[in-house]
Amino acid sequence: SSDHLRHVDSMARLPSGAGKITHLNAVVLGEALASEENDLVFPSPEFSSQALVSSPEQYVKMYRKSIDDPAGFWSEIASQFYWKKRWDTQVFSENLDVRKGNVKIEWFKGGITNICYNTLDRNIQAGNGDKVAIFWEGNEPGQDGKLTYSELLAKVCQLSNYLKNVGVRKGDTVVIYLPMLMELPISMLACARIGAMHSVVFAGFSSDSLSQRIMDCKPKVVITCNGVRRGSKTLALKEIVDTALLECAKSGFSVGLCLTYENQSAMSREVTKWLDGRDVWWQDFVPKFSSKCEVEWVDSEDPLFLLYTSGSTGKPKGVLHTTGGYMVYTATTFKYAFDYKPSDIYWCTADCGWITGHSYVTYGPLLNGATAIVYEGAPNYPDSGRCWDIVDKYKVTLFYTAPTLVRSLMRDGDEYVTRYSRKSLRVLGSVGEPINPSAWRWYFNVIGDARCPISDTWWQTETGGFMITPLPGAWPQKPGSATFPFFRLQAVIVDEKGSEIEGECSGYLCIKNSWPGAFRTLYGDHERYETTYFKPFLGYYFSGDGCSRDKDGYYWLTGRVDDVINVSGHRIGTAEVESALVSHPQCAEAAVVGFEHEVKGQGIYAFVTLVEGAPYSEELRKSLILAVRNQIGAFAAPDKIHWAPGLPKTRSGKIMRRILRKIASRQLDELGDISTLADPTVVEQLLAMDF
Ligand code: 6R9
Repeated sequence: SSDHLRHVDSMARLPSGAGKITHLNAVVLGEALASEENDLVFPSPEFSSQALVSSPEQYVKMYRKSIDDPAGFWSEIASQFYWKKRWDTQVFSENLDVRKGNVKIEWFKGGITNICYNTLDRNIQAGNGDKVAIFWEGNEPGQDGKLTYSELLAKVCQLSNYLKNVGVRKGDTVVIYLPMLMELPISMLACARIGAMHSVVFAGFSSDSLSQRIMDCKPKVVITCNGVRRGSKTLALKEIVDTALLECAKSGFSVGLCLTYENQSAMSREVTKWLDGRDVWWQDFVPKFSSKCEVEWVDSEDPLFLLYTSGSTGKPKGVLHTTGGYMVYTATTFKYAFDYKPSDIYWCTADCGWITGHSYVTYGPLLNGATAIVYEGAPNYPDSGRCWDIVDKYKVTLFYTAPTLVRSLMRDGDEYVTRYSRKSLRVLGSVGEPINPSAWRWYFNVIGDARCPISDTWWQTETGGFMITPLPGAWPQKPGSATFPFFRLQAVIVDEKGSEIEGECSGYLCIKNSWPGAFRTLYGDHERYETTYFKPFLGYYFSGDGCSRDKDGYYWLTGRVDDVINVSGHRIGTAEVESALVSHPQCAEAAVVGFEHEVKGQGIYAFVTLVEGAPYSEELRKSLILAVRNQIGAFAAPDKIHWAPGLPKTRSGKIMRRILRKIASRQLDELGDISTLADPTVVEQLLAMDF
């Protein structure tokens, strides 16, 4: 299978092994270097020598084994977990080729296990009962808490018992709409313990988005809290849930129980709106239940959770992950990409409402018995130094965040960083979007004092865990490249026709085989699963991302190639924003594209045509933006509204987004051929508008 090992061969051409690696200092890393591609940043010999994978050669050996004998490679790793019953003889089975029948992926099928048991009970039995599992840091400095593994288990069990008591059974769904309180991971783990499927909805989503998700997955219970403080604002979270539940009831689906945590530091119960019979205070009932709860043993392929993500149509996709493979994959990727040591203190700034918070706040770290930080607040509150204040307070060694935060802190100036020590930091991580080389360098030089390797992890809600990622001690990094594929993955680049391209090239990023953490379906819509991911390039999983590979075999992700925009690391479908805009009574038509944004990576640029006679006014602009905030959430609010008397369309009526993208990015002399437009004067009219 020599083609599988193509990129491994290029590893052999890397300049040196760990033993010989020299550490380039910050001066060498300056902007002066002409080509990003040739700009290698080496891990220090001290770092490499203690790393789990300490040289390209060691990676190549492990990678080779994972390709030649994937079943052996992964079953050896999976054996370190607790299985009530081991999986059937076949470690995995897969069909990624729609021409051969339905797409199907199974790992460790027949194995009986429980991910909550492996996260908590197993680590406690291994002697980690008194180790801190979660440090919680509140929005206000000085407000904090912590739970050891034993304490966390007790809390999880009480909630599991409560949920069982109110009738939640294996296979039922629970929707969780909570901010970053410890109760969020507790709720996820409690569901997992009793075999219920959790569906966490990011607490920044609006009531419309929440009700849409509730209608799709029909939960028995919704878990929320009354209010939350974020920065200097207080949000009445439960009122959003109330509106959503009312909306659902109108459409014929009633949720019988809304378990509400009283978040006293934000809001008291006296001022919380309440519906007797449906609403229950967490604190009044959950603590009364036993802190011991038998595990519900499940099959490796039983569902663990649903997480909705944006696609290129208006309807969000319910990405479904199952138990065994996800467990093994998140734990293993966490361990290697962060070079995890039991003494590490780990902080991932992501919210559990996104996949990063599922795999790398909750499951990955806790499966490894790690100590993780859960931070409630905003990263720049009360000022831009808060992250480093937290890093020093807890002696954080592994810090994982998104490029958008790096860029915004970079803009605020180095003083906020250098006033803190940060000397505990060992590895930095990046996720959510490509990290531009200048942000990479600032992260490396200023935050990490040119000492900490950066793990730029490329992956997706669908992939469950890291796919292309540095192993920080193993090989030199290139600022802006996610480097090489993780074990077992055959990451290939294909052309328009779906043929694999070799060597130095660019094209569409696909994966050739299944991996344990892969999603198994889109909830209730296997056909859409196949159409979106497996039909564009037959025989492959299509990521939706563009990618190039350089002469040394390094992978460079170049962003989405579909109608999805990546705003501050959040995936937003252009169709979702368009549908929110056209729901406004005075909007006739809307077309949304992304444009380069200094801090957010991409911003949202909306071209809007109004109904006949409506005034193009500032007031209307505001109310259009409000429509999007209300229907999706504040994070999806358009940055720009460009009034469009008409939209550029082909004769068959298709909007030519290519032209709109050029206008949005002010590349006005690159509009290209507009003669195929049904009405070429539309472009002139657009440019004549005040924008
Ligand atoms: C984990 C997560 C997935 C999309 C993905 C890609 C972009 C994520 C990246 C990255 C370049 C990285 N993306 N990490 N692009 N380098 N390190 O973000 O999941 O919300 O599903 O988004 O994000 O475009 O396709 P998700």
